[in-house]
Order: sequence, then structure tokens, then C-alpha cells
Amino acid sequence: MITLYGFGPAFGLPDMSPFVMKTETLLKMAGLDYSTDTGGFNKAPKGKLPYIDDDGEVIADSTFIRWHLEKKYGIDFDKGLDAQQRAVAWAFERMFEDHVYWAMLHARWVDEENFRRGPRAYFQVLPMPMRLFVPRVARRRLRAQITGHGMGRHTESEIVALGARSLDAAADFLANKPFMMGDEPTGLDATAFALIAGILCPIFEMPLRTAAERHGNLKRYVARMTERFYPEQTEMARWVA
Ligand SMILES: N[C@@H](CCC(=O)N[C@@H](CS)C(=O)NCC(=O)O)C(=O)O
Repeated sequence: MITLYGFGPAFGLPDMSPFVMKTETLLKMAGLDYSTDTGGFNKAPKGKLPYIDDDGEVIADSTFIRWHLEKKYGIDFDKGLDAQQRAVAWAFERMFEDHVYWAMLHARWVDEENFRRGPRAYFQVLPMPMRLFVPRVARRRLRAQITGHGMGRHTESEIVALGARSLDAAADFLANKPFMMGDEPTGLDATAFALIAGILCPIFEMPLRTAAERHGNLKRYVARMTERFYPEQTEMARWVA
């Protein structure tokens, strides 16, 4: 049995973290049985979520989890793609995870109003006094990470320009295909869906969301992925209707 450790549903999304959402989507794509656990952060092998416990084998990081699932269960999330298509899928995945993610993180955690509506509200379930200091400590850590990555060293408008450029690239590449690589979902879709849905989340007031909303095909894509993998997520379906 597989246990997926994540943060849990938040902001109308299946999980606050796009990497957890990506991993859950991969598990759904693979048709594997799994359960979720939101109590694993303190034991996370790399200090981040997600990680999984697969019958006692613990694997951290969404990409290593993907590779583990492919190897152990004989799955190929990129089935039907040739080497060149796989290379393109990998490059787009890196764009989303190592570039778009940081622009979204900046908008959620650094912007005062978004932080209040999103991450701080999320921590309100904690008892006092943790409710007060956990969001502050988490915010300080996340800010340091965003600066360390380099994205946080830019001005807000520069960050939006970079993020919007990547969203334009994703929209142009998707064009009128149902899924990123063609007629059927592949591994890249788990990542692209998680990031684009996170950016379209209306709880956050951000220029990056406006940039995503300009692309009708990205909205329809999120609607398609939601219908296929998260039919119970009615709130998410409403944003993109
Ligand atoms: N490369 C990792 C990234 C995971 C990641 O960044 N997780 C974030 C949530 S989106 C996290 O756990 N952050 C908590 C922290 O850094 O304190 C993956 O693909 O799983």
C-alpha cells in the first residue's frame, strides 16, 4: 500500500503544494491504490513534501516518486512518446517546476494580502500559540528559499514578466491539443495541471493569474484535467468554467 504525505486540501485545491498535487495525479493516472497522510512533514526525508511510503520504502521528491512508480509497477507515464517528445516534455516540466513554481510561490508568500488570505489562513487550524508563530517562521523560511533560488531577487513586475512568459510558452505549446503532449495525458500533464491550477486559484489576487486567464486553452485544459482526475473538486471546476 502506498501512503502519500502531503499538506492536505487548501484554497479549493486538492493540496496546497503543486508537487503533492502532481504526485497524486500521477498515482491516479497509474490507477494505483494509495492513501494520503497530512501528518508527515516533520519526518520528511528532505524537509519537503511530498514523499511516499510504499510498503516500507520511503521515497522523497515528486520526480523520484515518479521514477519509483515507473520502475516498480512497470508504468511509463510517457507511453507513446518518442525520444524527442520525451525531451520536450522534460524541458517543459523543468520550466514549470524550477521557474513557474517560484513565481507562484513569490506571489503567494511574499505579497502581504495573498499571504494573509492563503498561507496564514491555512495555519489557522493550529492551536494557539502555534497559530501565531508557525506562519511567521514558515514565511521567513520560504522567503529565504525564493531569494536563494534567485527569483526573489527580481522586482515584482520582473517576476510577473518571467512567469507570464512561461505561461505564454505553455499556452502556445498546448495550442488546441487536449493534453500537453497530444490526445492522452502523460507525465508532463501532472506537473502542468498542478501549476496552472494553482495559479488560476482565485483566492490569490495576482497578475500571474491574470496572465494565465488570458489563455482560454489553459483554462479549458485545467477543466479537462479536473474532470478526468479530480471530478469531486467542484470548486476548482468552477474557476475554469
Ligand atoms: N523538488 C521537490 C519540491 C517539493 C517542494 O518544494 N515542496 C514544498 C511545498 S510546494 C515544501 O514542502 N516546502 C516546505 C518547506 O520548504 O519548508 C519535489 O518535486 O517534490
